[in-house]
Amino acid sequence: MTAPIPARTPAPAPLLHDDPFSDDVLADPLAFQHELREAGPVVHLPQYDVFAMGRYAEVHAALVDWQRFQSGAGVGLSNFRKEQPWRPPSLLLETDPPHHDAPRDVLGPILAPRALRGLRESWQAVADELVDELLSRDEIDAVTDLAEAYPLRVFPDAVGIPREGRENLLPYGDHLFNAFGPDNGLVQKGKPTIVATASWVDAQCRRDVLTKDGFGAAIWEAADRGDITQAQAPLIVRSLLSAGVDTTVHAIAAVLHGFLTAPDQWQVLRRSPSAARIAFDEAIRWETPVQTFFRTATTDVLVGGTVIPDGHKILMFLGAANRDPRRWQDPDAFDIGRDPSGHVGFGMGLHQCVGQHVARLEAECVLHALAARVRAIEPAGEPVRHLNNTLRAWESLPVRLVPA
Ligand code: OW7
Repeated sequence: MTAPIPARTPAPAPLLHDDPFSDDVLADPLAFQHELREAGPVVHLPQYDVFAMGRYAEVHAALVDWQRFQSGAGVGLSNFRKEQPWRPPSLLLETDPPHHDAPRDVLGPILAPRALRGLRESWQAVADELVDELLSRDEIDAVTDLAEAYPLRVFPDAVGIPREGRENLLPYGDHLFNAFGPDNGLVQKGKPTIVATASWVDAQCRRDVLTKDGFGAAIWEAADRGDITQAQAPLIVRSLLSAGVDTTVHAIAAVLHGFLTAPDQWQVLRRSPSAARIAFDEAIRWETPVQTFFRTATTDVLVGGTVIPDGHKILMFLGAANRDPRRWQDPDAFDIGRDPSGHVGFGMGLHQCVGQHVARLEAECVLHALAARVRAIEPAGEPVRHLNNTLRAWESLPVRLVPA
């Protein structure tokens, strides 16, 4: 007779006392990410009473498990079961099936590769013109002059909003991404202006404000067909203006920073400009512009021998997963020769970035314009980080573009 094997008693999660939202960690999160991965598959952050994951396997598994790791209680620290959200929740980001399905089914085809085909030629021309302008200057800031300037020249036009007030887009996004974190100094600094900025954004989502041929109008046409309601349409337009600007700005800055730190990779791209797509994905893996999102446990969930209790928030460290040595060889290298597919920088599962084809198209146009004209991208001053509770970002990247 053998005794039945007792079920292993869940052990408490290891504690991690560092604050992932402190200025020091935000400025350089790599040491924290290493600690997080080494501490275990899931840890507890007592300062916020949340759990956190930094290993690729568990982050990936949780992202595809929307039933047990919900988004509908918010993907920031704030738990919508207990706290009032600072703005009406996103119908895409902050919902679960079945509510998530209609908005996603409407937006997906509007931003799909086939729908974007007609934009490539003009977006490439804008990139070519911008890079030609920049080549006449001795030094430029790769953040403001390129990574910000390019998306702002193409994306708001594609959505179909008027020119007036576009300077609100970046501050709105910056505050929105800060607001997914704790109510720290970064959030406080945005509060005096956010009401005005957010009401401007909301006003751009109305049908009569939008051009007849943009992404925004296509969303309103879906409401005419009855695929979504008239009340849902403006909120889905708001998602474009929320998620479509800062993300692409910081992703383009990330790929430029990658080439700045690995000049040999720039020569690889110049020889094979078709590697631009892979280079962009590698930058999303390597820098992970959207570093973190939370999920909420819908039941007691057992992960790696510890229980995450129902209703608790879990900080999913996309940036740490994308540099997990258990998954990636030489993870800290920006290497456009590797296969970066499977990175979680665009998320994974049913919430995976619906705008990724727009982002890829923007980045490809910028990289193709540069690869055809620029022999070398050289540092021309100290790079300066921009701190944000969610985004890994640059404030300034002074560079010299050496003409080919
Ligand atoms: C939205 C990059 C993740 C986002 C981010 C911020 C806002 C929204 C979506 O996607 O409003 O849907």
